[in-house]
Amino acid sequence: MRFNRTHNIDEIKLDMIGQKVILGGWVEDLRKLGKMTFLTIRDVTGIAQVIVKGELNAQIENLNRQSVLRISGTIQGTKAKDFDYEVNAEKIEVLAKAIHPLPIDPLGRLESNIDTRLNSRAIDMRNQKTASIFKLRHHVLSSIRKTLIEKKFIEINTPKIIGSASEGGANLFSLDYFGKTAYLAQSPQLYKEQMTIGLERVFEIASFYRAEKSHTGRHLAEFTSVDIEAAFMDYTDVMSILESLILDVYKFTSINCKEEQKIIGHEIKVRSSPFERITYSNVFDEVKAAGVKLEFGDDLLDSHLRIVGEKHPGFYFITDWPLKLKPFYTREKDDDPSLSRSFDLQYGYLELSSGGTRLHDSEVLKSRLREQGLDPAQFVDHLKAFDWGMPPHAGWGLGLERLMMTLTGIDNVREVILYPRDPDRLTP
Ligand code: AMO
Repeated sequence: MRFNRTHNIDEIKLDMIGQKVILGGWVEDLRKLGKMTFLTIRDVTGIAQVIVKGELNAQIENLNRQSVLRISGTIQGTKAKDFDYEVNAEKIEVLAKAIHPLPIDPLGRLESNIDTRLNSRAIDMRNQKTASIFKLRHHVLSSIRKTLIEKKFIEINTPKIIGSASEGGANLFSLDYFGKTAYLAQSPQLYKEQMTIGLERVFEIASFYRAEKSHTGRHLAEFTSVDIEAAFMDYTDVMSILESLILDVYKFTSINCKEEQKIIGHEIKVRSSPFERITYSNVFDEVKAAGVKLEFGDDLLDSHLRIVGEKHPGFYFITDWPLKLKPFYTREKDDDPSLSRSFDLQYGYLELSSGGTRLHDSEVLKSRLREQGLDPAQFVDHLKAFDWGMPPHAGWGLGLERLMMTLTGIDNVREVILYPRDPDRLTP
């Protein structure tokens, strides 16, 4: 049996009337009218109407929707209002039969809740809205890579099974590694910093793991992080890179993902620059002014960020955070060492990214580890590299799923990752 096709559905044009084609795809609908069946078949590029006549009908007798067919036929004009042409079938091969009923209706006419859809993700992907989210995600990734490569960043892959924590001790998944305890990486932080020695500008796009028991619409136990690290840069430099990356993603997808936006039902609006930059101190004042009890140096909770997000609905940076709120590798400000050269990128209340300038002196780094209650002995391998010519450097990590939430206007992160992992979900 042969499986190949001559055309994708979107390759069929009106000037091909009279031409023979072989299509392959999934039965979306079957309507029998006397001795004729109107069949619609969908592949990843589009949908086509097929006319099945006479004895050929026996081939599709009792066939359920979502079965897989290979159809040979001739392109002809049509009276149907939803199609420009139709295919007059000459041969039909059933390549796979689908059951009835399916666990969910892939056409979305019968709505299913998100848990039922996630439990049947493969068939959920035949829903055009779901498929459009992941086609959009693909374009977002390709835009991100394009921007970073143009800015001379080199793509790397760091280990996900690691021997000690990268972001301090909390929120680590541990596992047995040939009789030793290993951990799943929370971020590529230490490795990406070390790679600035040899490669100067690096980026990674990969899954990372956080053992947080968070039941929110924005936390995952396994999320996708876009990370960069760059030698000879300060936090303001990497903020500019992040800003232009976001602007590029918005521009690229607004132009190249028209169909996806239509199906998702959310228009991607090109953003203007520069993004507003507000200091932690300004944000502190705004939250206090709203009547909230807060001490300078307190972390900003979700409830605080919701207040700030109301005033600043789009993208904005919160800069110069109190040093004690930021990870041990963060560099202090020269004029006020209680503050740090750091930032978060926000979209309203939602944190999309954090980053900063890093310490690059091993002695300072060791004392900072101690100040934060961490043991420098746990970081020997990392600290060694700081004596091998560590350049000043800065970087950030951006949550890809959270960026997808801003692009789709969907407020549940589980919609924008294939098989979400959260405290209640480990399968499928
Ligand atoms: P941070 O821990 O702030 O920083 O993570 C960076 C970004 O990753 C995303 N993110 C998450 N997304 C979904 N679910 C989660 N559980 C989750 N945790 C984080 C967020 C967040 O802003 N090493 C630093 C980055 C750096 O300084 O380079 C880090 O990991 O969008």
